[in-house]
Amino acid sequence: MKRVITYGTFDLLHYGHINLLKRAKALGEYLVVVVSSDEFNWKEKHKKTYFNYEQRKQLLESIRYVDLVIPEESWQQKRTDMHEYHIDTFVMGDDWRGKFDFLQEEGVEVVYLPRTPEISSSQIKKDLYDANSVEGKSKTSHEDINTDPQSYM
Ligand code: C2G
Repeated sequence: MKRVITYGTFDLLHYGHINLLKRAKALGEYLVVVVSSDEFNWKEKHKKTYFNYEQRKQLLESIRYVDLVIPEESWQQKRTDMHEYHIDTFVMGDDWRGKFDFLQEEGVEVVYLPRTPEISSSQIKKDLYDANSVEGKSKTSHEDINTDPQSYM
């Protein structure tokens, strides 16, 4: 059974992440997703996530392509992860191209897949901020919505 691994923050899970996970899983039969802990995100990537680690883990575990979710707590853990989880293929989006080629020394195939254009967690945050700064409120209650089909006959 071919075992694949990938790493990431996966905040505000979106179709770019799903495209990556789907293609990563297609490279084998078992996919391990290593999700950045809240501490690692802040300390090493200066990212403050909207969803915390447990929430991001729960979302990823619900995806059909994902078989196991574990925490990413350091840059150093990749080498040992390859052996601990008997990995055949390491996959990342091509925004990381070249950054993890050293894992070939651990006998692992390193694959960089094209990122899905236009979408990112930071773009989502920006768009939502801009949208909220526009006049008008979105519907928050269903009180004033008429759902009786008879009334539309
Ligand atoms: N990704 C993608 N297309 C997008 C956005 C993200 O293919 N539109 C991919 C990224 O290339 C990465 C994965 O989805 O392979 C997760 O992306 P992030 O959550 O942004 O993770 P990142 O901050 O890149 O952290 O040790 C590696 C790091 O933890 C990776």
